[in-house]
Amino acid sequence: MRLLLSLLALGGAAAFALADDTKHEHAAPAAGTPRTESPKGAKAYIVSPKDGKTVGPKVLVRFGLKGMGIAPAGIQFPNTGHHHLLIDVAEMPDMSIPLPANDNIKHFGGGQTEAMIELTPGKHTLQLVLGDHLHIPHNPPVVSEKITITVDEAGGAAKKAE
Ligand SMILES: [Cu+2]
Repeated sequence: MRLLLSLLALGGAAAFALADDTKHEHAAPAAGTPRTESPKGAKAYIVSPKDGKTVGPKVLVRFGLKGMGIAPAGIQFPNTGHHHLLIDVAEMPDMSIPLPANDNIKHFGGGQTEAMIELTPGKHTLQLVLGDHLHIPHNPPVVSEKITITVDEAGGAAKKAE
C-alpha cells in the first residue's frame, strides 16, 4: 500500500491520505475522506440503450468512458476506476464513502464495460458512476447523465424494427 502511494506521489498525483496511513499527513484537497482525483474532462456515459427508448425486459447496457481507463476493483492505478450502474436511484448516494452494493447499485468490479440486466415493465432510470479501487466516486465524480427507458414485453420486437 505504501509503495503504491509513493509511486503515485512520484507520478504527480494529488496527495492521498489513507485512513490506515498515519505516517503521511498530506493535506487532502477536501477535508475528510480521501478521494481519488479524476482527470479534467473525464466522462462516463451510457452508450446504449438510448434515453427515452422502449426496450424488452432483458436490457444490454453498454458503459462508455472517456479520459480514463477501467481497472478492476481493488487495483489502484492512476486515472482508472470501475463502473457502477444505478438503477432507479432518485438521489445520488454519498460520494465520499464507498458506494453500497444492492439491487439498485450494481458494481462491475471485474472491469466490465457492459451488462445484461433484467427489469420489470414500466419506466426505469439508469445512470453510471465510476468508482475508484475502493468503490469511492472520484473527485470530481465521474457520473453519466441519467437516462429513462421504458420496459415492455414487446419492447424487444419494437427495438428490432428501429
Ligand atoms: Cu464498486
